[in-house]
Amino acid sequence: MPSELETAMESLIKVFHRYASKEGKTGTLNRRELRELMENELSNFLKSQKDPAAVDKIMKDLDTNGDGQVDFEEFVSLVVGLSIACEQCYQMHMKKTGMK
Ligand SMILES: [Ca+2]
Repeated sequence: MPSELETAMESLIKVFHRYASKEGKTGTLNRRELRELMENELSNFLKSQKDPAAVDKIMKDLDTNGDGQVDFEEFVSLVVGLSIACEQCYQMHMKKTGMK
């Protein structure tokens, strides 16, 4: 049976491909697929990113090879960035609750 971390990695891959395969090139996310993924799968972490300009900005930041598509490697950098931000919140939260 896969471990907790292995399951998390598998989920990352599955979610990416579920949205990437919706239209156009099946192995990458276009702008619309990225927006859908962010709206459905990152709605709690990206509450402030509802406006289309934010999606454009994120897309531009992620698309490091500039082909107008977000591949898995580029997508993972979004997840890593968000995870680092979340981990910092988690640490702050732990400190706060620890002090009580
Ligand atoms: Ca790209």
